[in-house]
Amino acid sequence: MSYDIVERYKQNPIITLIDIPFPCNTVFNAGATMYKDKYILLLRVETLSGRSVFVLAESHDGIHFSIQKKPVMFPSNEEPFKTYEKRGIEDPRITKIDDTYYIVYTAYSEHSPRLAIAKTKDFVKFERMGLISEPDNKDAALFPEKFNGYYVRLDRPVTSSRANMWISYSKDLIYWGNAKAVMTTRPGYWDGDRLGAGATPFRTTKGWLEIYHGVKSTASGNIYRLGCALFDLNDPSKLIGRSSRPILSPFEFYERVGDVPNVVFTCGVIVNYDKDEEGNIDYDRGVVNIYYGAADTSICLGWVRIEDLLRSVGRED
Ligand code: BMA
Repeated sequence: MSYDIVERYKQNPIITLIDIPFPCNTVFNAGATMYKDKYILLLRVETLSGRSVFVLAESHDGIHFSIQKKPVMFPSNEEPFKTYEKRGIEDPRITKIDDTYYIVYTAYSEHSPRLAIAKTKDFVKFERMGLISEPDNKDAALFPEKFNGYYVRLDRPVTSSRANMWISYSKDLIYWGNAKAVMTTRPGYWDGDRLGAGATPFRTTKGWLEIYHGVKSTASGNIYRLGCALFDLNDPSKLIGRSSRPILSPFEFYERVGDVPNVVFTCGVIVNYDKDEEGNIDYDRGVVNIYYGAADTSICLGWVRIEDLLRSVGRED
């Protein structure tokens, strides 16, 4: 029994370490997109050394994935990335703009986490573009459209014990500025202690929907939950609403128990909008596949309807 509005796939988890064709510790927090009618997941796989790499998985139904034999991205051996990826590459989020898929990820090193960006057009060749923040920053999600000629991202800089969601702007995806805080923690709530962007935001006629994570600290550690926020369609720095309740909370055994207990964490959703008989997209109706890491140990799938997300951001209690 749980009050989540996200419906879990009954056979969760969909990907665990036994599905990875080389020795590893865990697989979790995957970026997600569609490419040539296939569901693509870019998996964060923690290898036996403890450092994470990215592995590609593909599927025709969004549930059963075939996983490539070798990682597509390792911590880099070339500067300037080498220094900042020494402890691994983590939490990839994929955004398609025109014919290019951008991957914003966390570069982790002794200098703390910072953001980096890579790109691919075919999911075969991946090219690093740059390190795009100072530390400590992670949880970046790039919008799939430009606004007044600027690329826009959500991110999560950490400053003296504050961990809130910010927005910033760039002409070239490398140099970013005009940063503003867009969403802050709500003391006492499920997202009272930390929060950060989750999946790539997606469009509705009411605004951009963003599935994010919120953290509540307890006597026995953090609880990571998922919630939903709505940002203005033309000015995504304006927060219109956010769910007062989480949409998904750790509840099942595989979410409660693992390397980091009590975690549901997403880096990627795939949206299947409803269409009318003429094939016109209804941006306010449809099903969202949420791919999420459970207890930093496996990958799970849940579904939620766009209508329910829009209702949840309007609710106050
Ligand atoms: C966050 C990130 C995620 C992880 C989560 C829970 O800070 O490091 O990769 O899933 O913590 O451990």
